[in-house]
Amino acid sequence: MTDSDFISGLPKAELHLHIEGSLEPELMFALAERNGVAIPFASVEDVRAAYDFSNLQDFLDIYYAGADVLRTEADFRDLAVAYFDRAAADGVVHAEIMFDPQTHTARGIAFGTVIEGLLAGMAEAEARHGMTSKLIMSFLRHLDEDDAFATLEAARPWLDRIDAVGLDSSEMGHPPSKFARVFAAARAEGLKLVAHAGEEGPPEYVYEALDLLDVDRLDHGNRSLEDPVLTARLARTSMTLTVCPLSNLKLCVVDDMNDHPIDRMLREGLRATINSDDPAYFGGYIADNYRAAAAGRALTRADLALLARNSFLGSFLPDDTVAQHL
Ligand code: ES4
Ligand code: ZN
Repeated sequence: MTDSDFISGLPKAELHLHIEGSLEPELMFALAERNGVAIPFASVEDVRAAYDFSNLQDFLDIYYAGADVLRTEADFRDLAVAYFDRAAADGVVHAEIMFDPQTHTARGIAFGTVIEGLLAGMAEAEARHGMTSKLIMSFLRHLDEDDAFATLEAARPWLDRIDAVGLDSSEMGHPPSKFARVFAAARAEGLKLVAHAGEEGPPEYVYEALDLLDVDRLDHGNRSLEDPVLTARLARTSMTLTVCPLSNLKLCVVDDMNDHPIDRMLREGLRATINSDDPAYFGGYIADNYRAAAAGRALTRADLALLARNSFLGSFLPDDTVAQHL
């Protein structure tokens, strides 16, 4: 068996995926046409050529612009179904997907339109592939905490279908501390908590995510490695890190895949996982991320199996279900 087939065949969970970041240029054009929305690109090739980023903000500007074609419940369903079909082909058996409601409600799209479409896509994934999934509602950290509170309120009728809240968008200048109250309110509703931290931001932001937000999982977390005390704490507490190698390369978090810290994370005893983040923008889905990391850092099949095992251990599935996947 080739390494590539081994990777695709490895049952795995995806824990860090922005559903808006799975919008492929082909679907972007199809939805633009269906909804009569103008987009500033002449062709699919034109769109792909624009995906040349030097930092997180470069990417976010294009990512929010692309999301403008998403208007109806059917659009969100089609987006989710396309992602789940692609993920199933990569051996994903469980996916915990993030969505950014504020990107849509700010454009006048109702919260219910977004979530009902995504929930329909999740039901379809279960029917087609037997794939289970959970929803993570992510707050945009460049907006203020009141906006996040309003989003939590808008979500109230659907809180039993949302597993966790998250924190994404521009990290620098928007530390986790800005969202301590709304995360506490989400916790009081029984939601799990995740946050992007240490992608571009310093180790101090990771400490804040742990100490002020009390997160159950860290998205990225790369820069934690700059602080040995923090690294030891993450290892000791079995904190899951949802690492995204191709994202790190495209957003210049690492200069080269040969420099990616994924193997160092494993060596330090961290519960690291591999995920695709925004696959339509970063050049690959989850198996491509495993392959790129494996090639860049000479990962063994035992390393790859450990990464997949970590993805179930770090999921929000109940313990008995996790055990069935190990
Ligand atoms: C994101 Cl890679 C990344 N970082 C922060 N926020 C995001 N939203 C979508 N992708
Ligand atoms: Zn992300």
